Formats: sequence, structure tokens, C-alpha cells
Amino acid sequence: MPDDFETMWSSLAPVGRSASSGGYFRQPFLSAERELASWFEEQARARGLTVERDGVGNLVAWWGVSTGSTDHAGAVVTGSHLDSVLDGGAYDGPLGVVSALAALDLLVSRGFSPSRPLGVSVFVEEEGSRFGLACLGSRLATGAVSWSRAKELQDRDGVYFADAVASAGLPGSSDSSLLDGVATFVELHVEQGRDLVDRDAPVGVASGIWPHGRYRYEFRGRADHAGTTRMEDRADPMLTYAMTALAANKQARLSGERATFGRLEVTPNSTNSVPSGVTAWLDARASSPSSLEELVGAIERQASERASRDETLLIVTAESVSGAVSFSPELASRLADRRGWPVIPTAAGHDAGILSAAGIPTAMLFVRNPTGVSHSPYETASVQDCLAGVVALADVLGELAGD
Ligand code: HGY
Ligand code: MN
Ligand code: MN
Ligand code: MN
Repeated sequence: MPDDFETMWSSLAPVGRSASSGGYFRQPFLSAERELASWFEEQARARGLTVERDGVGNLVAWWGVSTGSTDHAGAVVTGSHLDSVLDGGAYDGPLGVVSALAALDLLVSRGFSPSRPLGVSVFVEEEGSRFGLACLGSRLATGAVSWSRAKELQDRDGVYFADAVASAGLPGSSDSSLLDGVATFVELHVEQGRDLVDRDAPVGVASGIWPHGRYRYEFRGRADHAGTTRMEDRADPMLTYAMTALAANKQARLSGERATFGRLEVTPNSTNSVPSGVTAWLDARASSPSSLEELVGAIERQASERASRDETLLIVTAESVSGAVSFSPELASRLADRRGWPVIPTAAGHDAGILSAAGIPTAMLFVRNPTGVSHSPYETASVQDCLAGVVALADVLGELAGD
């Protein structure tokens, strides 16, 4: 008898938490995900689902596809990710996977049997916590990024993605047939904001995803003694960085968009030296492609003006930029209209955005998060709302995969 939602949730949480703490990041790639993957495979086996895995560890547990077959024409797939940001919450990702398994259980209890393949997916490295490119697994599975580019990605210890995948015992490469023939994808996700709280709604439907990008800012200065060097003789990259962080915050507030520098590396990182270099990563998001361009352009302009004033050097590299995603309006209204659920945009990136951009009709369901906080241990959702999400997902899957 498969675990029910709450039993699944409590059995995953400890493993999931190891994925979100620093531990996950420091362990060889997929080792935490190996634990998560075996948790998922166990849950799939308990339901008689056949698990398909691609070269980098993305998984789909199939209902209605025999072992080894990759013929899933017309399939409906639902799922999310099990990895997390460092010290993230337990719901971002895992809630979509546990709810998908629970939704299949609910369909079985209703005597439903799918007239087309129905799959539960887990994409790896959705947060890009280790290799820096968000949705790396789903980008490879849809061909949005090539294996030749992905294998060169390095983590903070200089480990290449190709080597991390190989040491996890996986063949690598992106000729994934995992999503061949998939007709519809639905991702359930904890809301990462307060819209549903403000509207007093337990479940919502996503209209789309804001454009967003990640930019590496390298500020180069002149290492010097923190005590003996006169202030006027310094070329201090930390100063240029600090003024840039301030400018980014001001520019985002001014334009009503979003920007933060969440990651910083200082060289040589010693208390009594003026740094030789500071590298900072900007995460910028905006409600339209043009406003993202304006926001990022204004931040970069102010950073270079400051650099020339401080006699430091600035190098900016766009590491990943994702355009606006609008989910299938037909699917969104089909989900929302009859149930009166709100249709809301999100500024968070998701695998659903990658699949939608790959041309797969896609929808997202959000479950209310009372704190509205995410990418933090304070992210949460009530069991009641989670179960409302499971029922919503089961209803949708029944419609999409039924006769
Ligand atoms: O960063 C994001 O928007 C998502 O949580 N991966
Ligand atoms: Mn996330
Ligand atoms: Mn997520
Ligand atoms: Mn000294």
C-alpha cells in the first residue's frame, strides 16, 4: 500500500532537507539527489510505476508505459524538482513531486485509469545551486542547452558537470527521450509570494513567468595593505561592488522590478587586505523583457561609472537569461474558470517554464504559502492547503489523461 501524502512528506523531508542544506552542495553531484532519487524510485515501485531515467538523472515514473518503452505519445506529465537552494525550504520542488504521487493515488482510488501515459517527473539541478545554470536538468531534457555546453559547467570546487554526472554513475549526454511525445505538462508548486494569502485562496493558477537573468560582475582592483595604504591611493573593488549593490537596489525599487546580489566571492578574502578582486552574482527579474533590459542596463551603467571613479575594472557576463513565459491560456482558464481560482504571474523560474518554452502546452498550480517566504527554511504550506492542491492536481490530470 503506497504511503499517503503526510507519510510521504515526513519520509521525504529529512532527505529533502539534506538536499537544501549546505551538505547537498558539498556532496558529489547527485549524491544527495541519489538519496532523493532512490526515495522517488521506491515510491514509484510501491505504485507499480515504471521509472525511466535519462543520462543526467532526470526521472519520470510512468503509469501506462511498459518498462523500457520510450513510447509515451500523447503523455500527460506532472512533477517538479527535489533539489534546493542552500538552506532553502522543504516545499519548493518536493511539494510538486509528493503531490503528483498523491494525485495518482487519488485517481486510482476513484477507479480512474488513464487513456494515455501519465508520468510523474523529477528534473535535476532545477535551482542551479551547484553548476550555476537554473533548470539545468529540464534544459538538457528539452534541448534548451546542449550537452557540450552543460558538461563544461563547473561548480565552486572546479568540478565539471560531466565529471559529477560520471561519478554518479550516469552516462551523461542530452539525447534524452524522456519527454518524447509528451502532450501536456502540469507542475504544482508552493507559491513563492503572498498573492494567494492576500486573496485568501488555497490554490491558484500561474499565467506565466517573468523574464529573469543571472549576471556575473567581476570587480578587479589592487590588493594592498588595509592599514598603511592611504584611502586616496586605493583601488578598492569592494567599494565599487558596494555602490553597485546599492545602485541595483535603488534601480529595482524605482522601476518596480526585482534585483539582488545574493552571492559574493572576495579575493584574497582577508580582513587586513584591500581586496584584489570581488565577484558578485546579480539575479534580476522584471515584468517584461524590455523592463529587464532597462533594469540590467541601468545597473551595469552605474557600476561602470563607479568603477572608473574607483580606478577599478569591471567585467560583466550574462550567465543565463530567460525570456517571458506565458503558460497555455486555454489550460489556465480551463483550470481556473470552473473553480474560481485566481490566475497569477510568478517571478520565480520553474522547469514548467522550460517545457513551455520547448513548445509543450504547460500549466502551473500554486499552493498557498502563509508566510509568502521562499528559498528559506520559513517557506511553508498547511497540510489542508497541500491536500487541496492534491485534489486540484488529480482533477486536472483526470481531465487531461482521461477519455
Ligand atoms: O530561482 C528561481 O526562480 C527558482 O526558484 N528556481
Ligand atoms: Mn526555487
Ligand atoms: Mn522550484
Ligand atoms: Mn603584515
